[in-house]
Order: sequence, then C-alpha cells, then structure tokens
Amino acid sequence: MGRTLEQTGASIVWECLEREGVEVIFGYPGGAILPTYTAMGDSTVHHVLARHEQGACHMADGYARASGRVGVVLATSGPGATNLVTGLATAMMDSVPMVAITGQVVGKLLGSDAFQEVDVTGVTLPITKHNYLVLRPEDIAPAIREAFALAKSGRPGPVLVDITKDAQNALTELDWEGAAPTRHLRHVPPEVPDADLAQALAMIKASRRPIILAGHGTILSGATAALFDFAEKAGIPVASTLLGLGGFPAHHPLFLGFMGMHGSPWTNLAIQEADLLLAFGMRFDDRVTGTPATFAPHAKKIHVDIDRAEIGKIIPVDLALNGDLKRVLNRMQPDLAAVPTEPWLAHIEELKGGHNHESHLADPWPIAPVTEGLGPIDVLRTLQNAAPEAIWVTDVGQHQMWQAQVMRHTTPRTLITSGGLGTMGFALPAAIGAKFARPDAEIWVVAGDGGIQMNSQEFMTLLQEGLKVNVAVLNNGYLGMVRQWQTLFHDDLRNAVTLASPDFVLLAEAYGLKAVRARTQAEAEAAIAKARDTSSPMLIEFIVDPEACVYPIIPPGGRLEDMIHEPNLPSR
Ligand SMILES: Cc1cc2nc3c(=O)[nH]c(=O)nc-3n(C[C@H](O)[C@H](O)[C@H](O)COP(=O)(O)OP(=O)(O)OC[C@H]3O[C@@H](n4cnc5c(N)ncnc54)[C@H](O)[C@@H]3O)c2cc1C
Ligand SMILES: Cc1ncc(C[n+]2csc(CCOP(=O)(O)OP(=O)(O)O)c2C)c(N)n1
Ligand SMILES: [Mg+2]
Repeated sequence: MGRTLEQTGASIVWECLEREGVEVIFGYPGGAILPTYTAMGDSTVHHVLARHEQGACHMADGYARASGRVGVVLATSGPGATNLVTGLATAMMDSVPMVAITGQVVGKLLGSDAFQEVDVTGVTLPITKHNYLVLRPEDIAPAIREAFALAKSGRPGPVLVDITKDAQNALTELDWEGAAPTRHLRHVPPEVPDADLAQALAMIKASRRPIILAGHGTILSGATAALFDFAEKAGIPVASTLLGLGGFPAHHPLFLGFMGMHGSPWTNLAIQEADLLLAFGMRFDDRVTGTPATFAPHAKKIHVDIDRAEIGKIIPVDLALNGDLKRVLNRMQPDLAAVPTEPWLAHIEELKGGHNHESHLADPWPIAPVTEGLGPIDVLRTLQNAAPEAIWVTDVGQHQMWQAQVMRHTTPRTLITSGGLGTMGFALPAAIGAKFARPDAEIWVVAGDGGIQMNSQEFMTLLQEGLKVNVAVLNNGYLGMVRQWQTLFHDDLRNAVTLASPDFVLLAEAYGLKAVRARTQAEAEAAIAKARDTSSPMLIEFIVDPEACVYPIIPPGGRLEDMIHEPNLPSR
C-alpha cells in the first residue's frame, strides 16, 4: 500500500503550499529547483514569473505587507538564491512574514563547488529569522510547515528552506500531521504579568504630558482598533514611526503625524517635552531617535514589544512590557482612566502653529519656491486628492519622505515602503505583490528616477499578469536624497548623483504600459485622471524640481529639536 501513497519531494512542496493556504507565489526557475517546477502541474497555487529573483522577493514582501499573510518566493540555487539576498534583508529589517524556498545542488555534491552551488543557509543566516537545509524528502514537509509557523509567529520575518535536488526528486509519503511544527511554540510571547500592567496604568495616571509612539508593531499585531480605543479613552496624543503610518487614522485630532528625522516638527518637539513615552511596537531606529542619549529626555518610558531583544537595545526604559501589543492594550483598557491632558494638547496645538495636523507641510509651513519643473510636494498632494483611498507603494529617497509627510494614511497596510533597509528598487515589484493581495484596491507606485531603474524589468511582469497598477515617477534628475545630503552636509559637492535616465515614457511603452509626461500642474492633473480612468497600467513621469530638499531634517548626530527647516522660512 505504501508505494501508492508515495510522491516526490517536489510534489510535497506544492501540497504543503496548498495546505498552508497559499494562493500565489513569486519565483524564477533554474536547474536545482527544476524538479519542483516540473511538479507544479495543476497546482491551485498561482505562480508569478518575475524577471529577476530580487523582484520576486519584493513581490512576496509586498503581498505580505498588503495582506498580513505569509509571502512566498521560489528560486533556484546559486545565482537565483543570491539574488534573493536584498529582498530577504528588506523583509527581515521590517518584520515581514515570508517563506523563501530555494533549490540546492544534490546532497553528495554539497561543499564541492558544484555548478551553481552557494552555501545559501550560510549566506542568509543573518538576514532570515531561521533557515533550513533539507537533504531528505521526508524532511520537506516538517521544514515547510515550521517555516510558515515561524514566519508569522511572534515577531514576523523571513524563513528560508533550501532543498537539495535529490530530496526534491526522491519518493516518500507525506505525513502532514507528523510534520506539525513544534519549534515555533517557543516563540509564543510570554504573558505580561498583571503587576506590570498595573504599574503601567499607574504611570499613565500620574503623567501630564504623555505621548504614544506607535510603530509597525501596531499594524503587525492587528492592534489598530485597540490603539484607537486606548488613545481616545486616555486622551493621549499619538505620534507614529514611518512604518506605523496607517495604524492610527491621520484625520483624528489626537494624531500628530510621523516623527523622527523627517517627521512633523511639533511631534518631535512634543516628544522632547513629554513626561511619559508609550512606545508601542517600535524599535527606536536611529531615524526615530536622533542621538539616543538625547531622545525624550524628560519622559519615563514604557516599551511594549513582542521581541525581548528590542527592549532596552537602544533606549533604556523604565518599564518593559514584553508581549503582543493588542493583548497588552486590551488587558489595560478596562482599568484605563482619562488623563487630564487638555493643557498638554493645547500646548501641542501651539507648537503646531495652528496649521493642519494632517500634513506638516501644509500652510503655514510654506515650501520653498520651485526652481524649475513641478513642486514634488504639489505632485503628491494632487495624487492624494485624486486617490485618497489608494494603497501607496513607495521607493526610497526624497519622494518617499515627501509622500509620508504629505499623504494621509488612514487605514493599516495602505503605505508599503522599505523602512529599515531602505531598499531602492523595492516599490515596483512590491506593488505587484500588493495587487495580488488586494486585487480590488487602487495601487500606486511612487518612485524616483533612480529607484525605478533598479527593478524596471518588472514592468513586464506587471503586463504579463494583466495587473492594473499605476506608476508615478518623480524625475528630479538626481539621486535626490544623496544630492540633498551633499548639498546640506558636504559642501554641495554633487559627486556621482547626476542621473541620466532613459525616456521613461518610451521605456514604459516598450513594455506595453500607457505612459505620459507631466511638466505643469494642469498636465499632472490630466495625467492622473487619465491613469485612474484607464484599465491598463499607466506610468506618469513628473518632471520635478531638481533642487528641492526634504525638510525638516535632523542633521547627523543631532537631537530631535535640532531639526533644520526650510532655509527661507521663519525659524521657530
Ligand atoms: C530615507 C529614509 C528616511 C527615514 N526617515 C524616517 C523618519 O524620519 N522617521 C521614521 O519613523 N522612520 C524613518 N525611516 C524608517 C526607519 O528607518 C525605520 O524603518 C522605522 O522607523 C521603523 O519603524 P518601527 O520601529 O515602527 O517598525 P519596525 O522596524 O518594523 O519594528 C517593529 C517593532 O514592532 C515589534 N512588534 C512586531 N509585532 C509586534 C506585536 N505583535 N506586538 C508588539 N510588538 C510587535 C517588533 O519586535 C519591532 O520591534 C526612514 C527610512 C528611510 C529609508
Ligand atoms: C539599493 C540602494 N542603493 C543605494 C541607496 C542609497 N540611496 C538612498 S536614497 C538614494 C537616491 C534615490 O534617488 P531617486 O530614486 O531618484 O529618488 P529621489 O531621492 O531623487 O526622490 C540613494 C542612492 C539605497 N537606499 N538603496
Ligand atoms: Mg531622483
């Protein structure tokens, strides 16, 4: 009877994916993963052929960020696997649940410099949450099941499963129940003791200038509703990290916008004056703290984080609540009382100078006159007004920061961006993944002329898959963020930042997208309307001011209050 139930390791890979509920995977074939591609057969899992493994990896990442589910990427050994490295590191830095499956040379050749052999578990050890080298077909199902459990449990992250070609080819029986994961149980967060919650509540009660700093963990934990109730009941204002945007509605009166190096001025100032900082699911990145020793100097600090290793890593805290944020907030909620924060909120209003809290760049923080071309901020405002419900997938650079400053993120998972690694080339493939997660959503890429050239081959994947995603390229002729640093901090040297680009309209058309260039506000508005009206994907190249800088900016080694503002504005 045994033989009839036997199947190849490769076929087990697909069965495991199906049983894990995977609907779509992103990949690129090659020799060592060929048995698995051969066994794809009539699998219910839709395979998206990327044009580069890095693209496939960011697609899986974008899918995971947009859906909250595990993204899956498939690649061959050697160069296929090494092309995943940037994508895995991107996901690792931003706690994105992902499973990467790679083919490996046959077991007996391991360590022999065989054709397309790379020690992939070695290479990816520091950029995965965990990884496996699978040598036997019977170990495939346990490794894949455990990989899914690990990727999504506790603090999410990417897990890699490297499977030798002979393990994919060999026959075995799938024992699904026997392959049930056990290791991930160690990652179940401990329950925060009642006494610690009581202490947190006492600290909140005693505070007069409290502030919540909500991070990506708010979204990862599904704690956005709990955060909303918590902030409203206590009357505590909410600042956000870049990756926390969307975790608290931008239009809410208690929302202060995002903080840090390019954050809202009043938010940074409020943090420096606060007497209690409630850090919820964030990891005190250096873009957030400025010089750590100077961060929130007057505040007692409570840090809620699921990862014990993050607590006290950068900023010493007065109370550590090591657990799941949603659970912690829900447990505190019944005993939470309103804090008399009216004077504090009034003071923050003064810091704001009466202007629109939804965008710190709104009047009266006028932006510098545009030197030539469109104002990049005007372009982003026009996009926001045209498509307020869209999902925005941003690349890395000045345009990324302006997007975060200008646009109102009201619901979770509507801003998808590479924060921790800051990976140029992320946006286009990540948007393709996001479209699979949210097929009915309006999805826009916002990229620079530099970043779009890093993975532009994925335009073809967009077309082949018949996806409607619009692409806004803000062409300033520079690697703008680097040019800005050279301008502000390195004598305006402009070394290696002047960027020649292809004709983006022709490039996009060559791939089959519709495309148009906009040089004026009227052209921009018409182009955006056309893109939203057209059923096929469309690229708009916005010719924007080459000299604009992102303000405010905290200089290297600075404190939050050392923000440099637009030079032609009155100092505050
Ligand atoms: C050009 C550029 C400029 C930037 N400027 C800024 C800036 O001005 N301001 C800014 O904020 N960022 C900025 N960033 C982004 C910055 O580098 C970090 O990526 C970002 O600050 C990280 O935010 P985070 O800590 O909320 O998220 P993550 O780095 O994703 O950390 C999430 C945290 O939540 C925890 N967590 C996960 N799940 C749970 C759970 N269930 N319960 C509790 N905790 C959980 C994790 O353990 C982790 O500690 C910039 C990036 C770039 C590329
Ligand atoms: C892969 C990668 N290489 C280098 C960098 C460093 N870097 C950060 S922003 C930036 C410039 C981005 O230029 P562009 O895409 O044109 O966007 P802009 O800043 O002009 O809006 C560079 C080179 C990076 N973040 N990622
Ligand atoms: Mg540029």
